[in-house]
Amino acid sequence: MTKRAPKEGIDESKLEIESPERSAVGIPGVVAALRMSIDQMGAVRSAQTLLNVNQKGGFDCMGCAWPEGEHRHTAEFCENGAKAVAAEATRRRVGSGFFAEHSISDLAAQDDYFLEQQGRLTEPLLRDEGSDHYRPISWDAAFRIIADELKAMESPDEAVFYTSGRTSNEAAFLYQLFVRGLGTNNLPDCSNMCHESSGSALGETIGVGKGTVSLDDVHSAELILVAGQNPGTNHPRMLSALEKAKKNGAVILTINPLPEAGLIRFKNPQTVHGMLLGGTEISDDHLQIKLGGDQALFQALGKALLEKEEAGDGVFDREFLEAHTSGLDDYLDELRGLDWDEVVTATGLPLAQIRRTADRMAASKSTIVCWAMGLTQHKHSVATLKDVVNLLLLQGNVGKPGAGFCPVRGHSNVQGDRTMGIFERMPERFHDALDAEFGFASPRKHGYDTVHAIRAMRDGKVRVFMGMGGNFARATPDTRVTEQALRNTRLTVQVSTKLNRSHLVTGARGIILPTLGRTDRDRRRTGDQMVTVEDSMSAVHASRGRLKPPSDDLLSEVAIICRLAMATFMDADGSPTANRPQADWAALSEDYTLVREHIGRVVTGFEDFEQKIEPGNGFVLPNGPRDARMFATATGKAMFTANPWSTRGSPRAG
Ligand SMILES: Nc1nc2c(c(=O)[nH]1)N[C@H]1C(S)=C(S)[C@@H](COP(=O)(O)OP(=O)(O)OC[C@H]3O[C@@H](n4cnc5c(=O)[nH]c(N)nc54)[C@H](O)[C@@H]3O)O[C@H]1N2
Ligand SMILES: Nc1nc2c(c(=O)[nH]1)N[C@H]1C(S)=C(S)[C@@H](COP(=O)(O)OP(=O)(O)OC[C@H]3O[C@@H](n4cnc5c(=O)[nH]c(N)nc54)[C@H](O)[C@@H]3O)O[C@H]1N2
Ligand SMILES: [Mo]
Repeated sequence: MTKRAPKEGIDESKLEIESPERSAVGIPGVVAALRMSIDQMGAVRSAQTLLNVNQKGGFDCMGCAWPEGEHRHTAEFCENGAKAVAAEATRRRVGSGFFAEHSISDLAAQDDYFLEQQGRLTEPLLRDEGSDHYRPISWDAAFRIIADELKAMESPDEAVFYTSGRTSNEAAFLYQLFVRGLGTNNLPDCSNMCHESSGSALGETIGVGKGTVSLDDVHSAELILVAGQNPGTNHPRMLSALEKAKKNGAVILTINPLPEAGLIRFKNPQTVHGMLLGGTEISDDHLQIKLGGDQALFQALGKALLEKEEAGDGVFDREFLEAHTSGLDDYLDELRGLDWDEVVTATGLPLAQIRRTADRMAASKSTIVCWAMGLTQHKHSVATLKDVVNLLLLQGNVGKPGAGFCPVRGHSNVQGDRTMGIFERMPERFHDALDAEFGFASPRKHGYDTVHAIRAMRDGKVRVFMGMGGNFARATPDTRVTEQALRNTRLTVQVSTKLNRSHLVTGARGIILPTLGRTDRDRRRTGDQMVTVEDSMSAVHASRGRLKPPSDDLLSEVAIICRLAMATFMDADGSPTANRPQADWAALSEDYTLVREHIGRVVTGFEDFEQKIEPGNGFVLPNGPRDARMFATATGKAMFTANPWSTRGSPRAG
């Protein structure tokens, strides 16, 4: 995610306001993507690369976490996916002279766009204490410095290990093993800023912190609510799925303070209809909600359904409610106390539109709610999402075709990273399996999430910060405090493909380790390696890069973690130190099938991993609510919850 620093001194009187775009993608989108691709990669590399996106035997698009269709046709990529690919497969390089020429303070004065445009990082770099320049160092020297700093800590909790969501399953699994082998659970990730509230709300109420729908469900739903999302820009392939749903007769409603162009009309670049006939109108009704008013809306819809039920319309799924849920009465009491005037104030929506929406829900036998940042990034997000759950449960909209919960994740493997154990508080059963597999005792005390990690660094409790991808200094809230916090450490280590702001905000010393991306061929001693990822709908599939890497001196994330583990866990005489995972790091770094064998024995749903992933089609992870209406919650049932508004009358954006 490239964020530009706000420009100073904008004269607002000179700003012009134009009418918003009314459609998205179409020919201009494709032309823009191709122009940028050829500019960054050259024509031949562009063709080679783009034809391999999301194809069998190709690589997984790192643009977003929306799943691929079953019948992949050539050019199943979107404008923004193509841009994300081009940004990684670019021919531009940060060469060895770059940091001699540019000091860190000079670079800090440049904007984020400039940093990103410098191209791929090509060699390990060190910023010495007191120096204003990075200088190249060898991989061995880099690992030695990091290992020495880690060994010098008084407690393993003095290190923090961040992960962004593009890291493969194999790398994520080894990374958490290394971190837990060191003795800490300090594993913050980008999800803390993203869909954390979805995980919390769903985990508590339905027993699994993931969505419950498949692409087929989206295609066959009768009603789809798209709330707090801008797929036209962020998940463009989702628009093809919505278009298909629409053709199958679905009603699609959008809930957003802004009438986002892609939601109003979508010109699918892959169909003649989309290219020439002006595209599909996606949204049947746009609910232009007040910021933060969603909780009130979802409760109001529940209340309207309750009124219909009490009038004898039979809109509730009584059988489902009886067999599979708990807590219904408390929720209904809450709804009865809801005041319609307060709802109108809080949502800013006309009562007639809310009633019309409830009528559509009542008429639908299968409803899906999709959501993203517009719902997850408020102070009352967990409560809002629990009210989404409540609403869908009333009509039994889970565990049946065309219905369910659809949190739309951001980074392409953010969901997989969590599945692999990138989380500061994994359940006990995960630790038990990890300990049994690797013959050690993993730490059980919960670690730091992002906010706690920043506080700990600010308070001088952290010596080493390591980022597996991402842009921690930029992506986290309260930039000034975060930057100061990072500067408080002894050593910051960033494993990155490209230059970004976080490389310019270091501890006393800073190290950059350049790494391979998804598009790069990953050749190890046993041959070309593939990795795996999990999309937003729990489907796991393989990803293989084909391009020549930007330099001969790059290591994959897997190899970096293994080499670091060897440097850290071996005594001077080469024997492993006490209570470390019994893992053959050297072998793992050369053959990723061995990593998948370990994953298969530790992570539920990954049994026979290699066989299931192999012919290239992947598999879908088990999901209790979706597959069998099984809910692993405190009551053993899907839980209704009563969620009072934080401030009665107007849930505030936070
Ligand atoms: N090209 C590109 N694609 C990306 C990314 C990228 O950086 N670039 N990042 C990826 C990542 S990590 C993520 S998380 C996703 C994000 O995907 P989105 O969640 O779609 O991203 P945002 O652009 O934050 O869009 C939030 C939407 O919520 C609306 N909104 C704001 N407040 C409210 C509210 O109170 N209620 C409602 N109902 N709506 C509200 C906004 O108008 C906006 O349309 O995108 C992924 N895809
Ligand atoms: N102001 C603001 N802040 C936000 C958001 C926002 O919309 N606005 N969105 C929030 C959200 S939803 C999220 S998910 C977070 C994202 O937070 P992060 O994931 O931390 O940030 P990104 O900007 O996605 O990280 C981009 C960097 O990752 C590195 N990179 C890219 N690909 C790879 C790879 O394959 N391997 C490795 N090792 N490195 C790679 C590159 O160096 C690149 O510069 O930000 C959050 N913060
Ligand atoms: Mo995100």
